[in-house]
Amino acid sequence: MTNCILIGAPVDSGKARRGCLMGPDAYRVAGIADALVELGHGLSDMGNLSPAPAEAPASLPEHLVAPAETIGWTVTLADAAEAALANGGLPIFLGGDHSLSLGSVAGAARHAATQGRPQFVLWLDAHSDYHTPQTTASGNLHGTPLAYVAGEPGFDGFPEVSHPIPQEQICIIGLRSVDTPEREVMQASNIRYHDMREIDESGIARPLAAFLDTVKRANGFLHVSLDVDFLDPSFAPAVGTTVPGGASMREAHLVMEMISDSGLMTSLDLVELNPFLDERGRTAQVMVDLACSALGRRVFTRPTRAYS
Ligand code: 4U7
Ligand code: MN
Ligand code: MN
Ligand code: MN
Repeated sequence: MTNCILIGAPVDSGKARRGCLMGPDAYRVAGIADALVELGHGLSDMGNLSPAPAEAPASLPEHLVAPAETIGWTVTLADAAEAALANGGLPIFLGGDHSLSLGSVAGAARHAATQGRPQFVLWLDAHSDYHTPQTTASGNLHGTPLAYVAGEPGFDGFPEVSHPIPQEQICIIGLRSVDTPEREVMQASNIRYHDMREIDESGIARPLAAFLDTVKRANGFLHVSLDVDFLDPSFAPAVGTTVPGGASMREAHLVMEMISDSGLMTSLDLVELNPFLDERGRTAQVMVDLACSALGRRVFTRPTRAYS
């Protein structure tokens, strides 16, 4: 039994296209709370949070989209993550775009440090999200959270990252749209990254099993960040940044089932759902089902259907 804490994070400041602010409520309508209770978990819902008041310093590049709002969210969500974990809960961040992970991961890392244990991050995404405010061409901060939590410089005005995640403790799976500056940093780094080509050739279980084994041996905390665009848009269309050739339904569930079997996950982000782009709620439903697979739902169990 896990004490699941739903944290509504209607973050929409990480890019120009609007709609992710409706994500938390879409997950609730899709039945996330009942589904987790049915699996035997404790459940509390903190409701939807709001960003702390913040200002963006003039030293940040001018083309950044809504930096002040994202700074405010980072303050709020880092505190929320740390508090939920300190209370013995497993925070589930209902996004909201991926800029919410600047806060959720930074807060998780702060809590891990209080326990003297290493924080690991599993990033399930088509993108590497390793831009800094200086390297991003789009100015969209949802493309920057991994660089921030890894302690890369240039995030002026954002809360100082007191416990940067060492690169060896980061694993990215699902890559198929990486910008040139990110690719150069990635290739020179110790980050474990696995693109769709590798997954096609040798399967998704192998790199994941190796990473989970590392987390276990290190007695680490594991934060899982699931971006809708990790999934193939044919069955998960509700995302602004669709990239064809994503994980299949079964590949995605296998990842979640292996995470569940490991018992290692300590926090979870569900990000980038844009309900405005969905088809009859199907993407929200898929994301809820995947969260359930990560939290003990067995294969062959009938999936959740809020309205079937
Ligand atoms: B997401 C992009 F240029 N790299 O920086 C950018 F391709 O959280 C996309 O993974 C970022 O969805 C995508 O804008 C961020 C682009
Ligand atoms: Mn992302
Ligand atoms: Mn992405
Ligand atoms: Mn996206």
